[in-house]
Amino acid sequence: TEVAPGAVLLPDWLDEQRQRELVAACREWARHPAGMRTVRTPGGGVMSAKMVALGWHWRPYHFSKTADDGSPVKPFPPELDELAQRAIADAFSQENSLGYDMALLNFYDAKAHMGMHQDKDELSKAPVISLSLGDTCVFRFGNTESRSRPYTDLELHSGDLFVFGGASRFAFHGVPRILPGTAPRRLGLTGRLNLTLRATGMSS
Ligand code: MD5
Ligand code: FE
Repeated sequence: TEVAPGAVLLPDWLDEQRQRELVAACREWARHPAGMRTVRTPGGGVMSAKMVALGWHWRPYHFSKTADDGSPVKPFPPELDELAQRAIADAFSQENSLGYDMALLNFYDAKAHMGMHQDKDELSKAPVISLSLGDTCVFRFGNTESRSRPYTDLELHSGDLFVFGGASRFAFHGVPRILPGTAPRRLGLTGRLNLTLRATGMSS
């Protein structure tokens, strides 16, 4: 389903088995060193969603190869590039030549949210690939001009794929709330994980 130009939502893209495998992998990626962390924003605030980066360590306005605890960032798993290429092929029915080299994994507990923002830290305009696991969230998909209306609220469920390319790559977006207890029971996950795959456009 094309939600807006370049924004394609493919519900239930990951079957239950693939969701379970991805959750298990996320648990490994979240382990310290270079694991899940609390992110401080440039304004001095603290984000309620916890994050871990693979391939490149993300901070607002900055990518590096060293995590906050001083240890090297975990490598970007090559199979996530394959996953990204499949996602783009399924969403846009066309191939993509660019390699993906960075993943950002966000964890939301029942009370976490993410304010409206644009993703502008990557140098490349390649689509951002978003995979949702666990609890359903309300996702707010906005416009490219400002963080206010018009925007569309939609639910993202465990297993859903959302690809943001073209005119939607730089739209404002956020996660106003999590719907607690909505994760598939057999996933064994409390809260929501979102895995985004990105092409930084930086040479590693
Ligand atoms: C999430 N994460 O559900 C979202 C999924 C983030 C973030 O927003 O920055 O970690 S990514 C949604 C996204 C990415 C790029 C562009 C657009 C949406 N968009 O134009 O709407 O945790
Ligand atoms: Fe974002």
